[in-house]
Amino acid sequence: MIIIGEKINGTIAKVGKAIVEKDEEYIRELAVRQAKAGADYIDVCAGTSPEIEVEVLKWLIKIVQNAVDKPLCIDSPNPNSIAAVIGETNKPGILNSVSLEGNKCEVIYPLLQNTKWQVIGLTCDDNGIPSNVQTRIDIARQIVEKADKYGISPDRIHIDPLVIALATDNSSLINFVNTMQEIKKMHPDLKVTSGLSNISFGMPMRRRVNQSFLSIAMFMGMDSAIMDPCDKKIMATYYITQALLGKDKFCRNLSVAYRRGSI
Ligand code: THG
Repeated sequence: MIIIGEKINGTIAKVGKAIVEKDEEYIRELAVRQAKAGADYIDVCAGTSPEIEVEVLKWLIKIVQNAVDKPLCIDSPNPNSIAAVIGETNKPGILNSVSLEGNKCEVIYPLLQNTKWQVIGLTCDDNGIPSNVQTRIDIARQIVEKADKYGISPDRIHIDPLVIALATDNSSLINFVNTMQEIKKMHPDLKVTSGLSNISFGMPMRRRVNQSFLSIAMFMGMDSAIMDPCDKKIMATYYITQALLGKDKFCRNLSVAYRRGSI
């Protein structure tokens, strides 16, 4: 499973402060720590006001690329910001994200043409996040159909079914699992991704809830997750689940991670 490290995000109070104070060392360390902990991609999200977002993203991208070799996951609600910074990168990564909102696909998809960039597609549209499985699947299908017009194949698309809090919708996990299975029926090469923390909003023992969610989601075929690779407990869940699923020969990765003290 692909791990997208989520820690360089200006909506996190300390990161927001580092951005304001232009604290390069703090950002660099977050990049290095996540790469060492096993992140395959480093998410960069400015989380600032729109006027300075492009400038902040460029600053973050430069620091991360100087610190680690990992590809980036460029995270912005504004497709024009993503378009404005993609040229700053030194290798293809993931664009986070498109959806059927506004002109997102029309701005982002041309950037992927004739490249190895991948994209996350959120299952929402101008009506917001659908509450039922069928609308999510319909949106995913349209995201994939639009991509095809630009020559972007399903194996480059991670669908994020936008898990909602279990505390507000008792069927949230079940809906996620059903959506994931329908998406894979639609096209076996499509990837399914998710953040881990949305499921547990408003619940006690949030971290433990996130761990159980990860385990079940991996069992049901989730391909990538936006998560904190520096959280030893969530990483222990990740390694243990990979081993339980027969994806870690002789439990070697689990043993190495344990001996290194990274779980
Ligand atoms: N899907 C996609 N992209 C995403 C998300 C998603 N990008 C943003 C987000 N969700 C994933 N990134 C984070 C980054 C940090 C935290 C959670 C998700 C985090 N939050 C602390 C918490 O919830 O307790 C608060 C930190 C603070 O404010 O100090 O650490 O779902 N495609």
